[in-house]
Amino acid sequence: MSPFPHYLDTRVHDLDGIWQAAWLGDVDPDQVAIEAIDWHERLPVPGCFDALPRYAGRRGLMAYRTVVTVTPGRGGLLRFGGGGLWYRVLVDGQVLGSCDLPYSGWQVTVPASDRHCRQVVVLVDNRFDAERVPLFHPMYDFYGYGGLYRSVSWREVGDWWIERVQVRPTTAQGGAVELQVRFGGAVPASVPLQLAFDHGALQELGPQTVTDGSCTLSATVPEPRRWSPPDPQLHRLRLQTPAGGIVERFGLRQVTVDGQRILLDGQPIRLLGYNRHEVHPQSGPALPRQQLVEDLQILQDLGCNCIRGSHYPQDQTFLDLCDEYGFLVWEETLGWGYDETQWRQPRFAPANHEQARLMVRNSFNHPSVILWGFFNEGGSHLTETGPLYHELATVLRAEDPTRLLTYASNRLWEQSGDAHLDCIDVVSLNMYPGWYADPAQGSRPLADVVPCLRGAWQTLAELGAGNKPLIISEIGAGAIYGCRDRHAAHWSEEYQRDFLALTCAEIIGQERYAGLTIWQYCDGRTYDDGRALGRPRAFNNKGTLDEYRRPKLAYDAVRQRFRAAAVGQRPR
Ligand code: ADA
Repeated sequence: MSPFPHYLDTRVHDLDGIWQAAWLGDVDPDQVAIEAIDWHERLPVPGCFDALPRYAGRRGLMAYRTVVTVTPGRGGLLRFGGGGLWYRVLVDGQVLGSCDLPYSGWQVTVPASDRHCRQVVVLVDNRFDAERVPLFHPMYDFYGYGGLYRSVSWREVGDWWIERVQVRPTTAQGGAVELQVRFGGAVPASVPLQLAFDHGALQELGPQTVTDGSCTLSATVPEPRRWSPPDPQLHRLRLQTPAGGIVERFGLRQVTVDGQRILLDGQPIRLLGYNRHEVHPQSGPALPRQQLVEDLQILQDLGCNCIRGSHYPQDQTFLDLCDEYGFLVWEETLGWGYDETQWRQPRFAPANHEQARLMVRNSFNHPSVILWGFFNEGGSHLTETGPLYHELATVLRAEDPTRLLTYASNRLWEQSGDAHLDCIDVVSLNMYPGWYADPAQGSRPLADVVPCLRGAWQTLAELGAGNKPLIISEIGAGAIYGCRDRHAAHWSEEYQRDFLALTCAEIIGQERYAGLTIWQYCDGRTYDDGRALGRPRAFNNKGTLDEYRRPKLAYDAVRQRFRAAAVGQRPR
């Protein structure tokens, strides 16, 4: 089944499969003559061309082509679950749009035509270009792959259509919801609607006034069942219009904060889990479904109830699975350690706002998502970045007043302190005591971990954020799979095991922490330039599992402590 929403009375063509392709290399996408392309290559979609040995390490333009058979006279919505780093979409030779938002779910509207065979060409570019792709840079500590990472589909539409229905639970109990219906195309000023929940019959809602392409309704889910990690109950809603119907899946739960606690339906909940990159050596970020399920099963086995989707908008199939398994998810915009060279680009702020809006709109109905994150390790200690942080927080809150906001900061210890904690609900800190150190001071021992963690409590209080929930959003130590050492030296599995055992014990044992997401779930490919000297194998090796999901020694140490904390999931 494709991820939700599902559509009624309309044809949706799944474009996943093998596409024709052609490697064009280092050419300007504006100069490509599509008719002259020699389609010599075949590539999978979803897929990443540079995860294949033939294109490993290459940067340039790859052209993809397929043909879809559609109903003549109908327009289309051509939807990309996520791709990168940049791509341009042409249908029957006409440019319909270009996407500079890697990993974002994104779509273009295709005008109707008399043809039943429509040719889709996508020019995918994995070159770094600060102006053209302002959200991705070579400095990122994860590999920038080229490809169509996630599913592609073509939904046939008429003059107007339902885009999405956002379901907002409005209370901490029962089934009260607010429905926000968004339309696309030339929608009339008034639309008759019918509504059904779960297996119930359609109810007439009568004509509804549409303002700025949307309308809002209140409703009550009959026989409501609340969603929670140990009991992840889901509901469905069907909304029917003369232009067709839509089925959305959602969960009833409310997330709030009370002082230092995060509450789920009014009850304090602690988050224990991992940062997870969507990556595998054989497919890059285009993970097969088998891998999505394996990752979640492993995280369940570890006793986690929480996943931070570092560092980009998540795959909708993955979030559907998180809804079903009962994980709590932190979803965030793409970003990594931005500095002024990035934020001075004219497209930087608008691109961030756009990807934030898309992220919320795509993921709104997932009860698993409880936190929106942005600007991982940005310059949050600088007053000049204040407008960027506050504007993005405003965009996110306007799109979704029902979830919590956070950003992962590594700037608490700057002289000025972190300057923008007032725009978020939950403070999240990335820190690496016991791992990174000034070489002049010698390596930092495990004994640094607890004092450094506790030092943050005091600093937060001094910055006026002492009464906000605190998540340790990154902490970790590198270990190379199979490197065993009786000295428990850095890079050995023993050091990582001891490090994580200590860290978990501290965080689980102290009420001040609302959560922990360990850096990181599994090893992943990263930069292969000079900085790779600090990244043996050109991988970030702080995974509790290696890149093939083979557990290191730390696995059992974390598993034992997370399971004993029994934070939520149904025991398995
Ligand atoms: C940062 C960053 C991660 C990773 C980590 C590390 O905190 O957010 O993406 O690079 O450091 O391994 O050093």
